[in-house]
Amino acid sequence: MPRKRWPLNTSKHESVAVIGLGYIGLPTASILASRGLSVLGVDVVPHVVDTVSRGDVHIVEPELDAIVKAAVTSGRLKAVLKPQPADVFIITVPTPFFADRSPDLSYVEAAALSIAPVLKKGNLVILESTCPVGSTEQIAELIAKARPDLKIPKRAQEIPSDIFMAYCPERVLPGKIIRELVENDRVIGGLTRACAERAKKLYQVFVNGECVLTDCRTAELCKLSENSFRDVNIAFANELSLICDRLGVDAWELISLANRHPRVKILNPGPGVGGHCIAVDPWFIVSSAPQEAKLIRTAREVNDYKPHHVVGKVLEQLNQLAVGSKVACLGLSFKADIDDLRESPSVEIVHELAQRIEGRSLLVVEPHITALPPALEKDCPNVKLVSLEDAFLDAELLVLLVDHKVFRLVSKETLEGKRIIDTRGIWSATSRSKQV
Ligand code: SAJ
Repeated sequence: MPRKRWPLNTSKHESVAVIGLGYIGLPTASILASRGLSVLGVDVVPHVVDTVSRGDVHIVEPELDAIVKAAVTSGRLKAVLKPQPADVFIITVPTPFFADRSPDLSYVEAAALSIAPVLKKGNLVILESTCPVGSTEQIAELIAKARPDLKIPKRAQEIPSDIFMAYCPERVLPGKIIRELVENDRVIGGLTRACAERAKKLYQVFVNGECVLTDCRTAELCKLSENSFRDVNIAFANELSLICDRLGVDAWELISLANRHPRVKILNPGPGVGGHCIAVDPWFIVSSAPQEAKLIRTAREVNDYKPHHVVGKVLEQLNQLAVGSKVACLGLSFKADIDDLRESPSVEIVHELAQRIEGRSLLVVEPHITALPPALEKDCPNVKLVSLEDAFLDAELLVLLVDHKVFRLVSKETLEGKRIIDTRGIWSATSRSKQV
């Protein structure tokens, strides 16, 4: 039975402005609205604001459409282009990195500056975007400069301030966002203890997990450490798969055997690591502590190398096939059963492969999209988005890049006679024995 805690001193009538209606902001805004709060969803992209205003969603995430529809219909969620006064502001905008892999905080800074004019005494400002250590303090300084009339809190200085500020990283898994938003524990790092306690009251409105308080620097590094931990562990699996290719061993059989040891739990190798989180966040640690973060950097490099290794395997196979024979890549998203192509190793593989197959056409199957992403559309005229059926009809070589459910359901008979490069190890052992 999930615990339900309505905190005594957080009013259900409090108003919240969520800045950035993406994969985290929109679910957070609609869940807050579903708990009775009055929520303003703010986004600079007119298409996003129009879509949400109609009660629709612009991203694919299980259960999200129903929650957004209900929130908008009830009148508790409104989408707008610019912030308006509210009691609480939650910043959920992206933090990409520059070409040198140092973090780009420009969206977070722009969000902070956009709320500064409407801030008033007693407001709570929460930063949820993944950020390098020290960002919450930097954002507080930025707001302090924009609003010299307000007393902004300073880290670890427990003196009264006019607003409260905290860092509370999102840690939900794409594909399970709605469930994890409610069930996961939250780490809440205040600029001061009073800030953390104020933020906790807000999260307790919808979080059934525990809300654990700390300071903002620890919370910032905690988020980066979680994703780096996963990246390092996936890199171990990916490195093993490279070693297996070199030594002629089936990586998935090896891993399933090793995992029978009670203290071994090796993750799954794949075509590389994608998404806007695990493929990005470890670099924020590397850029803050380059001398110390050796393992974290190496893991990133191992995972970033994997797509090129896959391309090499495909080219090797293609060289053995008759001229004119076709190859189909199955899956473009960064992981199974979602439409998110951000930092996707599959897109990188298709892009590189298309450039290197000289005049041959490359078939791509991605059931979650209706058009190729701009990078492929622009640079790769030989790439064609086709149905799974057409790919099976036309291609001699199948390159399985994403373990979508629809690909898992493919029968052994359908695979008969095809050459297969299965980067996810999802097809049966019998098919795998034919794998190259
Ligand atoms: N992957 C593998 N092998 C595995 C597991 C994953 O190759 O065994 C690949 C996936 O195919 C994908 C990438 O890693 O390309 C990342 O996928 P993921 O499912 O591990 O994680 P994300 O990026 O969808 O979400 C992560 C989560 N972080 C952790 O599990 C520590 C999530 O909880 C975070 O909230 C999210 O990053 C985020 O927003 O930071």
